Amino acid sequence: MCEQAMIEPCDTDVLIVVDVQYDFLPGGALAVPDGDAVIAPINRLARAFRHVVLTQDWHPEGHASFASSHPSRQAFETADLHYGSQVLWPDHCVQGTEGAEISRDLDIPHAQLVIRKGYNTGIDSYSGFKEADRKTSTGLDGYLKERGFRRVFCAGLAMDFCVAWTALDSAAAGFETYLFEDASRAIDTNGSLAKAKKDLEAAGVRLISSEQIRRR
Ligand code: VGL
Ligand code: ZN
Repeated sequence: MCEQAMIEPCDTDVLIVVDVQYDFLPGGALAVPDGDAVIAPINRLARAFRHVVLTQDWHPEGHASFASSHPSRQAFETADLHYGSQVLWPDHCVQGTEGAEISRDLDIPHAQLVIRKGYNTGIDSYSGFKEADRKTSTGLDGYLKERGFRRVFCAGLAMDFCVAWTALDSAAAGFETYLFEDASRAIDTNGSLAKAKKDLEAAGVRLISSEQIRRR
């Protein structure tokens, strides 16, 4: 087998750690299968990156993405919201709750920004960049550009929703974008993982392994 090319993180690289929160971890309200497997590789990666940004799913009670807000619907079904089709989820990552906390097992004291998303009651936001209406910005694009970052590396939960959408928006914003597959885990509902991989490939996002990062 060929050895994969090694990547040496530099000062214009940023690692975005997506939604490693208790509700997405085992025992959480929207637990991602094997979700806690991302923590060790993310902690190793974070040591190699000078610049790290975290995202935090952060919904008000009664959020439009919650199945409980749509009396006739079940979780993992879809609903047509004003901006299009929305997958409905169990209540999760409610602002101020334990489930919304970022895992204390992440060892990234040097993380520079926590970007919260999904705080508008009527709009979901899988992406750390842009809400699901595809118009409302979180401000992350401007932040990263103002700081001069050129390459964005993504990892976390869930690979087929928030990690993929963050990586897709990163590529659309002009960043050279990478996704650590071994440091991400998927929900995989109704073919979502296969679709995410197809979209990522089409957008030129590079799927890589955390083993390709040179340790500092
Ligand atoms: C996520 C579903 C709903 C995620 C967030 O972090 O991937 N998925 N909210
Ligand atoms: Zn959410």
